[in-house]
Amino acid sequence: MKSDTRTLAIIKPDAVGSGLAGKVLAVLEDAGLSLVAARVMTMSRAQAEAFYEIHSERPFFGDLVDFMTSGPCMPLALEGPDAVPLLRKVIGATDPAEAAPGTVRGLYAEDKSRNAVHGSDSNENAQRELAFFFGEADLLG
Ligand code: IDP
Ligand code: MG
Repeated sequence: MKSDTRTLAIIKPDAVGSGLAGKVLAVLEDAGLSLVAARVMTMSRAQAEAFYEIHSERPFFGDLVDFMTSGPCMPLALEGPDAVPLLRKVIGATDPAEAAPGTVRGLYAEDKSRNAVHGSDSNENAQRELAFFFGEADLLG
């Protein structure tokens, strides 16, 4: 039996700015992921640089930080059966041209950069990323 685990999603500034936050959340919930905690915030450059530190040598890093700090985003702590791979499946491929139909990115992403949503890619990163946005008291539920 699959056990409930937790992961971190971010509804990115393109989706929040286009009024699509509720629609993105509905796709995540319909896939079997439940809300544990949520925030609405605009990331500082220091926060975005730290969050995406793993990509700091990539050519798109500056554009990624510009984008992620361009407006409000919504970090979400989500829970469900095998939450990390489940979230990755429902958000779809990084490039919406390759994202499966019905995935968040297939439905709502503009391009490979402005792609509507983030999802942790391993249990280890999920723990790090949950702790990046939420304190222990937020995650008691
Ligand atoms: P992921 O979000 O599907 O895990 P990553 O390869 O980890 O994809 O990249 C992190 C984020 O960086 C992407 O979601 C996207 O916003 C941005 N990104 C990735 N590749 C490119 C690119 O080639 N050009 C511009 N932005 C990119
Ligand atoms: Mg990634």
